[in-house]
Amino acid sequence: MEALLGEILARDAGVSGQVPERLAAAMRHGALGGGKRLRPFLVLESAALFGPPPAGAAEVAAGLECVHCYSLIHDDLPAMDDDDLRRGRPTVHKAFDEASAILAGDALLTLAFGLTAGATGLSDAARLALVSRLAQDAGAVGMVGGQALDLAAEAEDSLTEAQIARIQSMKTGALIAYACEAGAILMDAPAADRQRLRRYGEIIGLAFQLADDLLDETADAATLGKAAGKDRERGKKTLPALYGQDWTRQRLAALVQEAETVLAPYGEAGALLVETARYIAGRDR
Ligand code: GRG
Repeated sequence: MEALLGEILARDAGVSGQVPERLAAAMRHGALGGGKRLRPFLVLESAALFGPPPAGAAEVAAGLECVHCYSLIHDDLPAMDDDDLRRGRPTVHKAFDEASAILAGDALLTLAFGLTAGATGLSDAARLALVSRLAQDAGAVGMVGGQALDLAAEAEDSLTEAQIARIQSMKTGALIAYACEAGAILMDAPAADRQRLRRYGEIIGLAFQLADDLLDETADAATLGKAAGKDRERGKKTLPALYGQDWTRQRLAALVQEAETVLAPYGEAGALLVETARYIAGRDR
């Protein structure tokens, strides 16, 4: 994925000579050099449940990673989370400047839709469904809406579990659910498989966020490659803050079980995705 993203950015944000050099460099800084690449992995592994994925599956996966990278660049800005460190390196607005960071994020988001719409070897129906699904999951009813709710919640004294769950399912969960559903969509899998993969994505999205919140409390900045302990410092409402670390670990174990049940119809073919749920729930960075 790293190599493909590098090629795409060289092609679409560099060697063509049409992209302003500073913008191209800011895009590369935000998209390359680190990251677990979890979302593209989920796209490709979900697709592989239904047979060998076409070449364009990697472009769909790279498009999703561009959306994710844009969201991190914008989230790190002073107007949002105001972070200096991301993936162990200065954030884009620190390495460049705020305007460059905003524009690099905008350009990566736009590039994502171009990559998805132009993915080779997919049916027209699949490309259309992917673009439409991505627009929902990345937009105001998905990730951007979740970020807006999260920012608004900073002014609240307390939130209920349902309110926290809603914010997280939109802000973090929607893109992870898209990753898994996209695998089924690009393979033209039946609607029942699309729904099953989406459900799996929702479960691991929840686990991902819980693990992230737990890590914020338990890990250090050197391990995370970003600041730690920020949630508690800012009085951020998370489920580990509400219910404690033991409850969170039990909930994570239950979510892994649930993921296993949802994937049971795929038998051995689903083993790697079950393993991924376990990794997400137990991750240490
Ligand atoms: C600015 C529109 C907009 C949205 C921002 C994704 C997001 C919404 C904010 C990131 C804040 C955050 C720390 C959320 C917790 C979960 C999360 C998305 C962590 C980062 O994802 P990883 O761990 O990152 O997959 P890497 O670096 O591995 O790609």
